[in-house]
Amino acid sequence: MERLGLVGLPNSGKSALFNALTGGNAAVAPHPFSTTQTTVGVAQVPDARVEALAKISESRKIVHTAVEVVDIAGLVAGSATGEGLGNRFLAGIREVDALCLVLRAFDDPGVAGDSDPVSALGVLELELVLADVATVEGQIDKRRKVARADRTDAAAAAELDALEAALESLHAGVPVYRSPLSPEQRAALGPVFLLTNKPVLVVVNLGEDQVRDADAFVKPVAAELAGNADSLGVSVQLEAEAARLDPGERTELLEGLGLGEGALPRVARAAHHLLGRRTFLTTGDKESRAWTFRAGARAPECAGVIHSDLQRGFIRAEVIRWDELVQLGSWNAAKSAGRLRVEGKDYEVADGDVLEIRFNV
Ligand SMILES: Nc1nc2c(ncn2[C@@H]2O[C@H](COP(=O)(O)OP(=O)(O)OP(=O)(O)O)[C@@H](O)[C@H]2O)c(=O)[nH]1
Ligand SMILES: [Mg+2]
Repeated sequence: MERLGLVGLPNSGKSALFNALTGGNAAVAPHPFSTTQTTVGVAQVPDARVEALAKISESRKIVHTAVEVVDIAGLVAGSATGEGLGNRFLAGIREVDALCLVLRAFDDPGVAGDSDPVSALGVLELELVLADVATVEGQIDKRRKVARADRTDAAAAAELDALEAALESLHAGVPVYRSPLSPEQRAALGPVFLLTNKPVLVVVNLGEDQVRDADAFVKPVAAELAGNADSLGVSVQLEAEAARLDPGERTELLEGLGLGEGALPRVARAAHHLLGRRTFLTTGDKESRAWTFRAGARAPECAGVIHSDLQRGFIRAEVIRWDELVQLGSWNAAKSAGRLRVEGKDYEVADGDVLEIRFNV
C-alpha cells in the first residue's frame, strides 16, 4: 500500500492527526520531539459514492478503500545538519510516497512553538531543500561521468539534465515540487529519491476558535504554494474528539460548527488521490465496495484487484458511471435502459466507474 508521511515542526499536531486519521494510539504530548520513532497506521478513505450505491442495491455490507499513514519525528530549523533529532526525520521521509506537511495555526500557551503556518512552511521546505541539495551534489559528478563516458545513453543524459535543473532550483531555495521542472524531468529524477520530488499535501492545523474563520489561516498558505500543492484547514483536536463520538453525535457536533462531514475524510481522499490512486466501484445486494487502482490502469488489471481469476479469465466489463447508476436506480434498470457500456481489454478505467466483470477460468 502507498504511504503518506506526516511531516512538520514539533508540536504541530502530527501525532494527533495520525491518531484521528487511523484511530491509532501514537503519543500526543505538549512537548517537542515527543515522537522519536515512526509509526504506521491505516486510514479509511470514506467515499459517499459507495454509500449511495449501497442504498440503491440494499447492500448488506459497505467496504471503503484505505491509505497507509506514517507519523514521523518532528523536524526543526537545522535538522538537515543535525539539530533536534537531526537526520532521523530524513529516514522516515525517504520511506513514504507522498508528504503531508502539517502546519500549526492553533494558538495554545500550554504548547510550545509558533502558530505561524506560512513561516513553518518556510522552515520545513528549507530543511527538505538542504537535504536534497546534499543528495544531488553527491550524485551529480558520478552522473556527469556516466553521461560523458557514453554519449549515446539517452537515459543518462536525461537524468543529468534533470539533476542540473533540480540543483539550480534547490540552490535558489525552491523545492522540486514547486520548481519549473517538467513532469518528464521529475520522472527522470526518480532513481535519486529526492524528498521534495514527492507529491505534497498541506494541512493547516486550526484551533477550535479558528474554525469559523478558516480562510484567514489557509488562504495565505495557499497563496504561498501558488497552486503547486493543495492545502486544507483541519482542526485536528476537534476532529479527533469528534471521531471518538458515535456517528449521530459526531454529525451533530461537526454540522453544528458548519464542518459538514468534517475534514478528515477530505484529508484521506486527497491523500489517496495524491498517491496516484483512483477508485472504481462494485455493487450488489451482498456488498457495495470501493477498490483502489493505479491511475491509467486498464480493465483486466482492475479486475485483478478484485481477484486474480478475474484478470486471468477476463472476457469483458460492463461499465457505468456511479452517478448515472444511482440516478437510474438499479443495475437492472440501467441494463434495460441500454446504459451499461460493454468494454474490452483495452478500456482505461475511470475514477468513479462501476464495474461488473465477465470472466471465464
Ligand atoms: N489547542 C490545540 N492543541 C492541539 C491541537 N492539535 C494538537 N494539539 C496539542 O499540541 C500538542 C502536540 O501535539 P502532537 O500531536 O504531539 O504534535 P507532534 O507534531 O506529533 O509533535 P512531535 O512529535 O513532538 O514532533 C499536544 O498537546 C496536542 O494535544 C489543536 O488543534 N488545538
Ligand atoms: Mg508526534
